[in-house]
Amino acid sequence: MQSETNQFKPFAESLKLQRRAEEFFPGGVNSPVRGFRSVGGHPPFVERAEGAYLFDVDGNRYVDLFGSWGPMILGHAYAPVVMAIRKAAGFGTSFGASHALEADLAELVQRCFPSVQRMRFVSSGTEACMSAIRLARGFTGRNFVIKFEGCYHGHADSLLVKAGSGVATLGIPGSAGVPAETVQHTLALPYNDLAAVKAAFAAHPGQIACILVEPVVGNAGTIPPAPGYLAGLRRIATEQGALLILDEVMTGFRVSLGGAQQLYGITPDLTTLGKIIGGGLPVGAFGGRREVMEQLAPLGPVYQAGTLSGNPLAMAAGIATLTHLIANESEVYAKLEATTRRIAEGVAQLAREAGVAVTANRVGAMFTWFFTGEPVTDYASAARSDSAAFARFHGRMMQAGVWLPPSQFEAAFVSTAHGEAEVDLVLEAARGAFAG
Ligand code: HOZ
Repeated sequence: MQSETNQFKPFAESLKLQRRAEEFFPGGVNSPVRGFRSVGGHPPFVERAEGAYLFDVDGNRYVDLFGSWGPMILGHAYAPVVMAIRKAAGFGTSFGASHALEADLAELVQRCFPSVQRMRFVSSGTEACMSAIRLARGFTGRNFVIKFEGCYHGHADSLLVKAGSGVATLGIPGSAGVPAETVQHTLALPYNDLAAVKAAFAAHPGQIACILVEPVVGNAGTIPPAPGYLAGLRRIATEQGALLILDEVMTGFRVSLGGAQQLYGITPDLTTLGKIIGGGLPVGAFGGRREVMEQLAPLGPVYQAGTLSGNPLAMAAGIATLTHLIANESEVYAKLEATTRRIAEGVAQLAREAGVAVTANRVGAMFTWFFTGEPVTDYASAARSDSAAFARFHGRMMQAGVWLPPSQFEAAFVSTAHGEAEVDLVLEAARGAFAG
């Protein structure tokens, strides 16, 4: 543990706070994956976060390798972001009305994502994906949606089919409370399998509105697209008159400034974004081709709305974040690439030396150590990982001061605040974890 004394301090305050939280929240949490159920042990309660580190209420310090699930690409409490939020708050925290910062952020998003000709801000990735498929259905007049096993697009009813993230972590196929009728038009196919997509279109001719995909899967752990896979999806969607929606909530501004669509050279019809564009505040967005987006109310018949959409604090934090990424693009992404490679490959090498089967999947600054000796190319192969071995590793890393996402089926993230010192801490922790 990287506390001041380098000694792990047992959870006393965290446990007290957990018990108190359980008096108010189911499982003591406001989002299931925070409960550490699949890795065992208790979640530390965070006191503060700074740069590459999280500090818990018991006096422990952790190298943060989940970055609030992605948005903290510049590290925690990054001064320009904090200052922008403070300044914006002085002018009011919510208007429920239009203001100039919305277009300022939109301009930055569009500069990096030219396929996003028109966009709408929302408050979460869930809202972005839910709204994007409604729009795709409204635009095409079709009902079916193709998604992929292990991909997670938020917790909207129709998308909770064979989903990743917490759904995969808890080992459930979907969610109770979702009527069968609600998911009857959701087709969940294996990722990286173009033949399955072609077969789905053949089985439902003229009925599929869209293909919705995480271009690099993050929510089953990190799974890169096979060469030609995304181009194949693009081609099939165009041939079939369906829309291609890239869910870049995780990959946007992370795997490159222009996300996976820039990295792999794919132009989607619609894109969903989140996390990073709010600099850690609650923001999502969906956007794309102008004629599709103009089907949205008030111009068109597809309804979508939100009081907090375009919230001024969130816009300000997003502007500060994207401004930094754009101004320092080559330096930022070179550093993220180098740091993440050293961490991901360094730990995989230590695993090999210790005789532990680990497959490291990485794209830019997102990665996963799957506890399997096999390649991981889809949800089925991810699910063959030894989750118990991952859980043991997770617990040992936590005790050694490295906070990994608490699930085999989540991506880890690195920020620009991570440097040589943090790489060394992670490698040292992993060496100990594999030896234990
Ligand atoms: N959607 C996040 C990434 N899989 C997980 C965060 C959460 O569910 O709380």
